Amino acid sequence: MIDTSPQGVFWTYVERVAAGDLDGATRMCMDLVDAGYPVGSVLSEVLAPAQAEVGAKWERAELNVAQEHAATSVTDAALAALARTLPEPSPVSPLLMVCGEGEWHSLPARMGAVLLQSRGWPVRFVGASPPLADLSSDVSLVDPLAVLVSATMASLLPGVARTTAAVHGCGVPVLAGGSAFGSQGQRAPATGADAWGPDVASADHQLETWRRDGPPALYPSDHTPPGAAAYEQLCQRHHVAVEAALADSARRLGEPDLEQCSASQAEPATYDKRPVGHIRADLSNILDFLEAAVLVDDLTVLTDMLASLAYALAHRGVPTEVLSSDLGALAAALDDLPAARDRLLWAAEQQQA
Ligand code: B12
Repeated sequence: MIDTSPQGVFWTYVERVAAGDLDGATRMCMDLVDAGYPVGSVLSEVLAPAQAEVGAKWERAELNVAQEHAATSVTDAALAALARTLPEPSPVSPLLMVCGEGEWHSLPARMGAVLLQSRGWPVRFVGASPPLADLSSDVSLVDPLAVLVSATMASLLPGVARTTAAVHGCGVPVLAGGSAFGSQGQRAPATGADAWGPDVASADHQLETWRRDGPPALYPSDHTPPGAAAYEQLCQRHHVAVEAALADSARRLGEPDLEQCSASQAEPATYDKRPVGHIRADLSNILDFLEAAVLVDDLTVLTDMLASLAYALAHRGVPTEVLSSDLGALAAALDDLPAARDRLLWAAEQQQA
């Protein structure tokens, strides 16, 4: 017998997506709508938290990447089925929903778009990271009331800043949303976004204000965030710093010959039971987050990431000293950029505390 309590419905849905059961999961959503649940509630109370649970299961190594991809595809399909039940939106200036440059988490953006549609807004969904020149053509063609820019990963906030500048170049305001901006939206102003919405209800309110009172005065399209110069310096060092840290980290952990390992990400050689390609990816990822933290001047961008990386590594049997060693090696590779190095060391201390 199916448990029909809200908790029961949620966990049954999670079971179905985790098993890749597209028909079962979609049917369940449609049954809820037929039973009178609004599309917005099914999305916010079942689909969105289920995706977070899928992510948590991956972090705990209970689902592998292939299973996570399959689960996400199931929810994408269920979301499309739900969206088809919505009435035609009223004819007001349309909105464009797009992910920031570099951002491939299109499902959160799509959820946000469907939630706004369920509130009567016509939303054209662009999706993941389009080339900015193409986005600009689209914005000029559609001339929307606003462009909604979604970002999930804080490391991609520099991409949001570039996306915002492109949209501003068309004279259109940007409303930012998604988990990358911090729980209070404290990282949004540095990206040049004109407003930030913690959720779709407040985005709805902001858009209504713009529709009624006219758009806000935009940041100029050449607006530069306060940390822009330090960010550029760090980006220029990215590749060299990662390779130097990889070699240093290997020496510290006793790997004799890194040369041949670094030739390919698929190389089986390891120095701490992680393939070298994974270590390189982790180092590069840490640096991406440090760069974003410098650009928006908010070190929680990096400390949040390190906490989640440490948790995921621990569930894969990688000892904590390995991450500390990687961070030490990266810091040493940034010796000639002392401000950035000290920020990294501070974040590393928070991680170990
Ligand atoms: C599915 C998934 C993917 C899929 C995305 C597929 C797709 N089509 O979206 C794929 C496989 C592509 C992917 C890739 C990666 N991912 Co991923 N992914 C996830 C996962 C499991 C779920 C994301 C999701 O759907 N969330 C659910 C929705 C509901 O999230 P939400 O933010 O709450 O969205 C709501 C609001 O924010 C709002 N909203 C969203 N946008 C907007 C915009 C506006 C304007 C408004 C108003 C509202 C709004 O509406 C939504 C509905 O309420 C998360 C785990 C998690 N906990 O989120 C990891 C996660 C986000 N990924 C992560 C990582 C590390 C990656 C990769 C780097 C992995 C890799 N090594 O390649 C890449 C990066 C790719 C890139 N450059 O973008 C990390 C990020 C860690 C961090 N510190 O930031 C996470 C948290 C997993 C983890 N625990 O480590 N991923």
